[in-house]
Amino acid sequence: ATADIAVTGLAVMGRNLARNLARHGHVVGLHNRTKARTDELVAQFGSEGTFVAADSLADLVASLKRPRKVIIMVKAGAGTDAVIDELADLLEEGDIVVDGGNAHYADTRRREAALRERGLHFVGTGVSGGEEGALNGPSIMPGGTREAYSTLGPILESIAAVVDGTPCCVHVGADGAGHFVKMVHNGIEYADMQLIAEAYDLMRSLLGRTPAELAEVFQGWNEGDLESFLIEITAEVLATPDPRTGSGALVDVVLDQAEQKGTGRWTVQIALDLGTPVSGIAEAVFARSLSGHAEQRRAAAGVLPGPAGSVTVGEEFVEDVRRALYASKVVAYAQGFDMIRAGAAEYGWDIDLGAMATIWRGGCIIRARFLDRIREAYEKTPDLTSLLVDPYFASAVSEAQEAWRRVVATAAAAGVPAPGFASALAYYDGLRRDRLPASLVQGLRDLFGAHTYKRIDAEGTFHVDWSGDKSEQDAS
Ligand code: NBP
Repeated sequence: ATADIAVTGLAVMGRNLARNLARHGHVVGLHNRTKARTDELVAQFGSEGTFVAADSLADLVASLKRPRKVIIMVKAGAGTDAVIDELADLLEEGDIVVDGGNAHYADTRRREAALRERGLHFVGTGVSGGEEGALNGPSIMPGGTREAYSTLGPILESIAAVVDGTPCCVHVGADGAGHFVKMVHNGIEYADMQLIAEAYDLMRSLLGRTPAELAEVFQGWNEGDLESFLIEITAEVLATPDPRTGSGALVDVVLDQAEQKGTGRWTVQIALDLGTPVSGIAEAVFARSLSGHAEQRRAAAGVLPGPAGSVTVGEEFVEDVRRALYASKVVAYAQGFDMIRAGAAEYGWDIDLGAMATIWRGGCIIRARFLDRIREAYEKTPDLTSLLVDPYFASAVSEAQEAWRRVVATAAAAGVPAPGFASALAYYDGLRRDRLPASLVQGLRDLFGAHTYKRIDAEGTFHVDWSGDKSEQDAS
């Protein structure tokens, strides 16, 4: 046995992870259901390091040093279960099975429990950064036991992205914690992209700028607080002409129906269960859904009136939009981090929120300068009640708020949909509000359903005799 670690599932992600491992001096066992992929990898990239190609999972297991470490990189779902079942029969106590696919964390919890029973470690691992990240350094979010991480961690850290000398890989927490955090990461990615799209739409609709001109605006923004991979590639996409004609803008010929693979939807579904308001992510998921309802949109377009050209804005609108984008983005991240804290409380994970910001600084799609600020905020105050109350972010958002309000008001007046900006602002105002109209909601619930209410000035639970003399009854 010579291999340090193995990868099974050699489509684009698995192949690139295997190459990344080999380039870092690890001897890598290779396996794929269809052998041709394995052969192709060895033929094309065999010179990048030492690979041990296997025809079967049994051969793969035989090629590995103990404790054996096998990374599964197959299509998430039934395929993953099939591979785990076959592997588990071949492995021995103490061996480590890693699932680097985009599994749902509930599946990861189930698989971890089943393999633990058999004396095996199962490490559900979030891997972000797409194929480019997998090859050159992804952000890696492993769950599972500390014991498994002590052997596996150094290998994963050696292939992760590195920022300021720190690898973008840390043990997130037990069982499904890694996949949970990866899911929220993807949810934040949805929110981030939606906000960027709204910023583009507002400037284009109200200032009449061309995509190429807006590419320059985003390029400029990428040199300030908003510096991030997503802003950088926004400039790139906007600057790109239609590849067929070499003229116009690519963004003008792409069908305006955003698709989704499901991690954003999972984030919102789980947030509903946890009772954590991730309104920014939810708006982003629903905005994609609305974009997909093409027929409904066509039918409405000819019927529903709205303001036409009634709002004019000046040059300063660009800076207003930049500030609104920054503030809304802080809200989306604050909500995402709240959700990770809620998940950790629900499942007993000991997740260091500052460390999550640290490992997202490089390799992943939401990598951004501003994550350094989030890391600092949680380092200073690990039990921060909301990112928004950290002094740095509180003051940054408060400086932005006038512009933010102007942008939301302008969007509403002009009839340009900006659900991400508007809901982020509503969340901000809801969070800082001394009293919310939830008191009226409670009154209504008590009237129609005798659901009772609590008082601000007395302990206990109460109910009004609505159909009788409207006296208050103690319902404790
Ligand atoms: P795919 O998600 O397209 O999966 C293709 C691989 O799964 C092939 O190796 C295929 O083998 C194998 N496979 C399937 Br399909 N069913 C199988 C089964 N029943 N038994 C064994 N192998 C099976 O590949 P990918 O895009 O490289 O993604 C791999 C994982 O990484 C996924 O979970 C994905 O969600 C996740 N991920 C992807 C990205 C990304 O940017 N693409 C980013 C982060 C995470 P075959 O060659 O024999 O058909």
